[in-house]
Amino acid sequence: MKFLHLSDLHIGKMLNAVSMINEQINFFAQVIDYIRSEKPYAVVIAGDIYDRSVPSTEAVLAFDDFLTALVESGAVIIIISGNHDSPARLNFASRLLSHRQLFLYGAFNGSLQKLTFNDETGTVNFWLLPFINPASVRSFHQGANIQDYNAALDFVLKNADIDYSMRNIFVSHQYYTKAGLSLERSESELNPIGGLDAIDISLIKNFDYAALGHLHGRQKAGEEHICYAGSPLKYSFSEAHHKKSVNLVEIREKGNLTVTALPIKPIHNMQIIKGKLSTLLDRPEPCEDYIYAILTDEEEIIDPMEKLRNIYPNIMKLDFDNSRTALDLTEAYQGGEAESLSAYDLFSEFFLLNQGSVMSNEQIGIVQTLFGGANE
Ligand SMILES: [Mn+2]
Repeated sequence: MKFLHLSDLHIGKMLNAVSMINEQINFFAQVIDYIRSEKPYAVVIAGDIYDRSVPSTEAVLAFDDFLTALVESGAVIIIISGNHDSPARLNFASRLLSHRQLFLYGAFNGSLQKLTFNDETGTVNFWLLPFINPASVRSFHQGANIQDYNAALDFVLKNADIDYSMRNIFVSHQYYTKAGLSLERSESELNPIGGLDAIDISLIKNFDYAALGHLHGRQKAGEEHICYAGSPLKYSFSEAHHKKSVNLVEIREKGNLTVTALPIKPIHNMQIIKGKLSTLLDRPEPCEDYIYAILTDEEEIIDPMEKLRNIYPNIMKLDFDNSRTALDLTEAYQGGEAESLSAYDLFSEFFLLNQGSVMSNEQIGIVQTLFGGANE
C-alpha cells in the first residue's frame, strides 16, 4: 500500500503581510499531479490545515477546491487537526464526508479513531489522533492522572486496543522527541517555551510508520519510521535552507517500508542575503524570491528598502548588521544577567530586539497586566 504523507499546510498564512495563498494553490496542484503519477491508496494530512482557528474566506475556498480535487482523484483522504486548527470547525460535515472516503478527525472525542483498509498483503490500520493537550484528554476521562503531554499520549494509547503484530500507521500532530535528540524547530510553529509539549518517541515506536505533523522541517524523530513531513512551503526565514517535500510511503509486508521525499517547487523561493547594499544590488536581472536582506554598510543609507525593492520586488524584511547594531545589542544585554531580570524586563528586551522599537504605553499596559496576572 502506498500513501502520501503531508502536514502543516497553514492555508491562509500571511508572511510579513504577504498572502501565501497562490503558493498554497500551486502546492495543491503539485499534490494532485503526484497522486496521478504515483497512484497512492491514501493521502494523509497530519494537521495544521489552516493557519488560524478562524480561517479567511480565501483560505476556506482554497481548501474546498483542494478537498474536491483530492476526493475526485479516487484516493482515500485522511485528515486530523493540528494546534492551529479549530477542532470543531475542521470537524464540519465529517460524518457526511466519511461516505466519500474522506475521513476528517478534527474534534478529539476521547480516543484514537481506527480506520482499517486492505491491500494484497492483508489489513492496514490507520490510528488517528487530532492535536491533544493534557486538559483535552482529562475532560473525557475524569479522575485520570494526566499531568503532561507525555502522560496524555500514554493514556490515549493504552486505552486503544492496538495489535502491534498487525500493520499499523499512526497519524498525529504533536512534538515527539527523546532525551539527547535535538530536532530542528522553526519560528512558524508556535512553540511553548521550554519544550513543555514534548512527548517521548518510545511511546509510538511500535507503529510501523508515524505520519507526524507539527515540526515544519522535514525530519525523522530519532527512528527511521517516525517522520515529520514538514510544511510544504517555507513559512519563516528560519526555514530558508529547507528543501520542502511530501513523503511517499510504501508499506509492503510487516517490517518492509520505504519513505521517499517528493520535492515541492514553490513559485518563489526564500532566501536570506547579506552584504553591502551595492553588492546586493549588483545583479544582471531582478530576483523574484522572498528576501530577508541584512545590510552590512556602516554609513547611513537613504531609503534602503526602496532601493532593494527595485531588484528584489518580493523583499519582506530588512536588517542591519554593522558596528552600530552590534553595539546596540551589547548594550541591550548589559542590563544584567537574565536571572536577575524580571519577566517584564526580559520581555521588553525581547520586544526591542524583535521589533526594533520600544513598546507603546498601551502595549506596556497590556504586558504589565498579563505578567501581573501570571505572578498572582
Ligand atoms: Mn504547523
